[in-house]
Amino acid sequence: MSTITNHMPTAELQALDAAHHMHPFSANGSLGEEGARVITRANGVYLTDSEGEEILDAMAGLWCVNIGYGRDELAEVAARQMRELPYYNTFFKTTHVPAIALAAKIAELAPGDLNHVFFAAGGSEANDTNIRLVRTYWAEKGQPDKNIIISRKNAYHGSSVGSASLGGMAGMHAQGGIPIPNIHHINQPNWWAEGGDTSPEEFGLARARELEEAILELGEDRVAAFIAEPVQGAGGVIVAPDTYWPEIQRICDKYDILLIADEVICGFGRTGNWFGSETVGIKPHIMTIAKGLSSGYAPIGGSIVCDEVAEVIGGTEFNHGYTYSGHPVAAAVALENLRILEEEKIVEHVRDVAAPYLKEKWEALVDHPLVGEAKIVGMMASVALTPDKASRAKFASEPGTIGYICRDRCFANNLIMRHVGDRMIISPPLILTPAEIDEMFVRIHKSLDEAHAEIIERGLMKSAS
Ligand code: PXG
Repeated sequence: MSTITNHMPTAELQALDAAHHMHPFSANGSLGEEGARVITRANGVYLTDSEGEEILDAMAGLWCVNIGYGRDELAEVAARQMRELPYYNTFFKTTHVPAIALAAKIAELAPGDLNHVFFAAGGSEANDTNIRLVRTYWAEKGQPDKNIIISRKNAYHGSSVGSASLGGMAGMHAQGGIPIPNIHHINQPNWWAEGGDTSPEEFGLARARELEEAILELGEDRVAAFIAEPVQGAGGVIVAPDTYWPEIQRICDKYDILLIADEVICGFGRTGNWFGSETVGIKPHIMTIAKGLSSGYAPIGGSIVCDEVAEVIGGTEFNHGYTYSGHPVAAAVALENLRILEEEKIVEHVRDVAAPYLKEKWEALVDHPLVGEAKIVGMMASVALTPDKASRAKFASEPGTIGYICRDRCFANNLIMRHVGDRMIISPPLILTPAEIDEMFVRIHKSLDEAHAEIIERGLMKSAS
């Protein structure tokens, strides 16, 4: 076969892709007929596709390219590390400098006594590690039956068998024989969709108390841990009411339940602090990290573990690990990414410049006729689309139909803004400047207006009864 390059015609690349490449979360048959968009390069907050279009990436890849595309420093560090030590494992009483340095740096950045890191190649693996960590922890403490993990519906914790079981995505649970045993799901704090006549504050408390009810029902001596994203990402950027997290913390403390914060999206600056747990005011025993740890430049994730859990686990041989745990090239790249985040004060840029400016503009989207609520924390945001704001009505069409129309308008206007059902979401690179935010809003308004017109024209601006 001749060499496949960026310069081949799009149709040829698409045909080869359709013939051989199975895409995640896609119906590959129809995708193959339609042809996937081919991305060829990227710089800053812009992608370029094989047709030469410049696309503003308001999703930072998949919520991960926090420092933006095209940073040569990371390429140089990777090349240097590949020449010096491309691979060695961290099993069998060995270690290497990139893993040592990265673990120490993460321990320095993480709050409280979260001082120990178990590395993985991404968030799914790290959450699988967490399942085994918390169950082993309680077993070592003489409570092997304290092994149920409580999670939330509509949560996303990954795609491996364990992490997808933790997740609460109904569509995922419908395939492949999951969840695994002893995972229990409670409702999510999504006031817009599920709050009924209660106030957001009452609803937040009620949803948090579902954790307490579940613990009492299952038995305090059976529940090992509660896992949650500080802000639910893939579920549609669902921001809990203010009353929710303090109550969750109280319940975990009262019943001696380990709290796992899945920081895969929220970590490393996305919410305006280093970790989303700091933004929502919780003190987890374990954090899951990935994505922004390397800004997506290399596949790496892990579990940050507190002193007490690490000490108990350290008392036994933990029979768990991945070939690529602490991979030297990925670790070196992540370390360089953290250096850039710190030295260029990117978390401060989010907190003081980008997020306040984005918030002002984002919240004003509620004035658009399609938009019901606009939620934002740092640099992750969502709007709920509705045919009737006052009653928080859902559309009569199949859920996701309206979001899909809107998403397609965004893509046609060279803006990557995603839909989750009938919510639209963004999670742009953290380095976004006010001028780029202005440009993004030109495209957002155009796309929303066009979507609105299309929805009216197709007779879809109707509430579900
Ligand atoms: N936890 C959270 C909170 C995530 O968002 C994972 C774990 C799994 O990480 P890995 O690295 O194994 O993918 C994620 C990943 C989407 C989408 O459509 C979101 C993710 C992955 C794929 C798609 O929003 N998040």
